[in-house]
Amino acid sequence: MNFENTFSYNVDQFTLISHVLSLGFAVMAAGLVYFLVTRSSLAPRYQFSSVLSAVVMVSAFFELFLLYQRWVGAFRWDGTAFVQSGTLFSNGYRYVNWSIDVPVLLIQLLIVMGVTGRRFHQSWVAFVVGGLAMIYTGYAGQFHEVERDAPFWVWGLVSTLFFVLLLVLVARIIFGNLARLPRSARGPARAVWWLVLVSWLLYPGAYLMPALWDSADGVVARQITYTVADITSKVVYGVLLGIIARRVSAVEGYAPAVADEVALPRGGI
Ligand code: RET
Repeated sequence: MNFENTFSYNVDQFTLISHVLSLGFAVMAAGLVYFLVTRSSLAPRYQFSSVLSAVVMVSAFFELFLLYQRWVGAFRWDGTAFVQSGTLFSNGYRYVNWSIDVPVLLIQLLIVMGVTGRRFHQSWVAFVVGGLAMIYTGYAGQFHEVERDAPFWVWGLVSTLFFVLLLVLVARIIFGNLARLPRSARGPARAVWWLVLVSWLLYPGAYLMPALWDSADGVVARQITYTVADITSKVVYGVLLGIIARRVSAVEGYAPAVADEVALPRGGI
């Protein structure tokens, strides 16, 4: 069970969480339109990265929409506070969503950084296996977040080992291929590294929230943390990869068709 189900909430706390969750799925819907519309401004070999961003947007939209509905259904107003209604709220939906999004986000990085052939295949396997291992061990641990007995810490630690492994791989992909990118794309590529580092660290922060701040305000902080992490690690990340791909496309001499020139201002977005 999640610690969200162990508290009652005042109007402000309950409403803030409802709003933050709705911001999450609204941003995913907006991102979906953005990635589909800007897809054709990229050279064909990078367009698949925009399609993958769109896949992430659709899966995150449904997950966050579901989570919002679980939240408003899990509590009822009793005249003084929002108390449990009998259905449980569960962050477990987030973890199963990551099973789709984490591998897809990392494969996008391989495409945009121009990794091909055997290296692509090896990194792809490492990302999928390492990503799923990180997520499912964390998933096992979060069932223990209220008691915070040994499995909460042990699974959390095992998950962290896979997390560190993934970060090392991401750093190698980015910094190992930096010199091959045109100069104009190197800044955004470095920014991707910092974005991944900071935004991904928010997820273990949210995992630890019951231990750090065991109160209704801690629940508010956790849902805000998750939403900031989701918007940055999925949407801002996708936009940044798009900028890199667009700059590489321009250097490779790719010019979008006339119709796209009308849809997109000169110089791209
Ligand atoms: C868990 C369990 C506790 C330890 C660690 C974790 C890491 C989670 C991460 C999730 C990233 C999710 C992303 C989703 C995007 O759609 C599983 C919370 C280290 C890094 C990027």
